[in-house]
Amino acid sequence: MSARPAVKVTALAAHTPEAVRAALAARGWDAQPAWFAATGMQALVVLLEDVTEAEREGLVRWGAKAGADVLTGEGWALVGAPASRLAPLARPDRLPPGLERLAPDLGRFLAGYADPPRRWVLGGGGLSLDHPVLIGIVNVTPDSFSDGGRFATLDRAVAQAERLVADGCELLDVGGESTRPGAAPVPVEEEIGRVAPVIEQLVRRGLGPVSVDTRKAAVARAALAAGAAVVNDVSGLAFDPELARVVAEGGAGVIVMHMRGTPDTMDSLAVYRQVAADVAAELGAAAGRAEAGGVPPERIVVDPGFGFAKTPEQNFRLLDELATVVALGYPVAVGPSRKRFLGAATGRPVEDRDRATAVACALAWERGARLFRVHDAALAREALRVAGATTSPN
Ligand code: PMM
Repeated sequence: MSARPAVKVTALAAHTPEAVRAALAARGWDAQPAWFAATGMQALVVLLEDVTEAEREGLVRWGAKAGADVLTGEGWALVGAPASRLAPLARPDRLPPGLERLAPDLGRFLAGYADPPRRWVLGGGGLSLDHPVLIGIVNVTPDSFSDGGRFATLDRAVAQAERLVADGCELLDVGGESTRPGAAPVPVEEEIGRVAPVIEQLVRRGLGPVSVDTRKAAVARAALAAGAAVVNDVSGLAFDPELARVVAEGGAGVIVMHMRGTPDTMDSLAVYRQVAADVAAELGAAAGRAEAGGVPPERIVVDPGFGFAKTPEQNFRLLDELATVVALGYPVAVGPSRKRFLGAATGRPVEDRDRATAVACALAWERGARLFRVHDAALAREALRVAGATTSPN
């Protein structure tokens, strides 16, 4: 009797559901059930904090029965399991008794994971997120660290915007106040005087949609009146309590970015227990400020704020663990363009960081970011086309 040959074993790529979907499709499964099963099989790990002793015990018992890995310590639990096995923990009708407090947050995460936002609604339209969306930077600050104020006049700003659009940008971000440490504060009237005429010109020339990079409600109000469709706030709606309401009333989209303190104090505040988890929690609160001010969730984008209150090492951790920010359920924008942490890795000066920026954008796409704020769009677009081509539509 001849022995059968060994069973053939092939390790599938498990960083996305794609390989499982493809394996099922190749064996005759229809597209929809194949994708559904593949996402259900995807391994997830969630960190639960502020859990009670009884909840810890309940989780350990549930894990043993459900075949999930559970590691716990005082006040926390790490739970690792395929998405399909975690799902009952988010269903009030199927939850083991004593674990009811888990359901709302876990449910929100799993719903967002299974059905990520595909569109960002802005004033007067929207942007599809099924491909990388480039946001071109139009700085009208005389002291911006990266283009040295070269576009400080209207004509130059328009020329820069035209090039960014030709290179594939779908949104232009106009900023009139530098956020680098030590930059002189800009009075409201002066900031409006810088950004409003540029926004008006860009919109009139059909180069929009346009966003305004400001922390101030008065500037945002003037920018929206000039035709801006988005407010991009590096303070995550923490600087000016009026800003969320201005966004809501203007029917605009908003980017809430993570930072701590102000540009002058932020470097001393770069202390985190675990940077991605802490940034995600603080960004969740920032998005909550937007919603509390009346901004509908489909108009909100979150941004981890590379370079703001983060050391180079923390920026790289955050880039690697970006999925934690994506799990908040809002579309994610990133702005690594020409920043210091890229210089720390490459040794390149600020004017020679566009290749490093393009690589950072590609890595961020792979981890779930959908919008990319850049100075040079041509290189980033190429990198993102390659990265985008590895991601199958679902
Ligand atoms: N970075 C800067 C300014 N605004 N906005 C968002 N959403 N994300 C960023 O990372 C960000 C930002 C600072 O860079 P710059 O002075 O080159 O524009």
